[in-house]
Amino acid sequence: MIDVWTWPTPNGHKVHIALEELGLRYRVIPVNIGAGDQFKPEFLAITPNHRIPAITDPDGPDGPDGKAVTLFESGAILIYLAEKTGRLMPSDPVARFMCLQWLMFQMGGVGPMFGQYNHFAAYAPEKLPYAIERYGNEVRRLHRVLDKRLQQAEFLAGPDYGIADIATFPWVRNPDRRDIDLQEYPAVARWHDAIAARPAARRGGAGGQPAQDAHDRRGAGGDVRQDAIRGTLTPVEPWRRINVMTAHTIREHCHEQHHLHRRPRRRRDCRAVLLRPALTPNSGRLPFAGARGKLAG
Ligand SMILES: N[C@@H](CCC(=O)N[C@@H](CS)C(=O)NCC(=O)O)C(=O)O
Repeated sequence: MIDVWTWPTPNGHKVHIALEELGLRYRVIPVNIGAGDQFKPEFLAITPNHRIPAITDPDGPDGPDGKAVTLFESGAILIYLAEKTGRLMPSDPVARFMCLQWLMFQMGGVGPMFGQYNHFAAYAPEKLPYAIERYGNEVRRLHRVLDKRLQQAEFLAGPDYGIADIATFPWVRNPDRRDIDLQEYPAVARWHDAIAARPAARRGGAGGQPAQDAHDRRGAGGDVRQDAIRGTLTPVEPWRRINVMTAHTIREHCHEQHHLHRRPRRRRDCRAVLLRPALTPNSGRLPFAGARGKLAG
């Protein structure tokens, strides 16, 4: 089973969507980047870059009992998952490089430029017209490039949907956040709608909202929608609820267990709580209503 160190952001969603498309077993280890979890030693042991997403695959690329792999950088993770499964990336050499080309275009262009626009237009305490205009121009230029490409081909790499599309989609959706009207880019709009309609993209991206998914079974689907700004967790698909909790909540829980049941605080307990599904019938509403009996037993 693949461990995914992640948080509901576009770069995190790329990996969630790919895993859902591929039907791979995975489980989420939430790294609350708003609370500074990305600087914690346990995460820095996975990546020196203190950025989500990262994965650890105990089986490695060759399947069960292979050599374990730990990876950061969403583009590298997508290539890894595609090569591990032989899906979502063409095998023909030329088509494969087309796919890698558009993946790199996302990694080096769309992601960083859209990210800078978001920062200066939405989050910077001081609104700097120069920066907003510079990155706004870049956002529009990149949409024009995508539109031109998608007038020529169904998907970015060619006729087939793949990791280049998965990398780009989470950055293109919610266009109003970048003051973009997708109708001005009709080929991008057509492509966007086709991907948004895919069940795996909906599960991995939780229907267009910032999302955090916890999975301990194949194709489990997004179960919790997080409003990252308000920091609240609300269940969106009750029939798919699984435990999702922040590292902070886990710490609180272990602390509580210690006091309630005079149990020693063991790291293993905390991990088990994080990774095992359905310990609480009310997961998504934290902390832990209904979970105590089972955990104490
Ligand atoms: N190039 C990296 C970028 C990763 C990245 O910037 N992740 C952001 C969330 S989308 C992050 O972890 N930010 C934490 C921080 O800024 O401290 C990738 O694609 O994986």
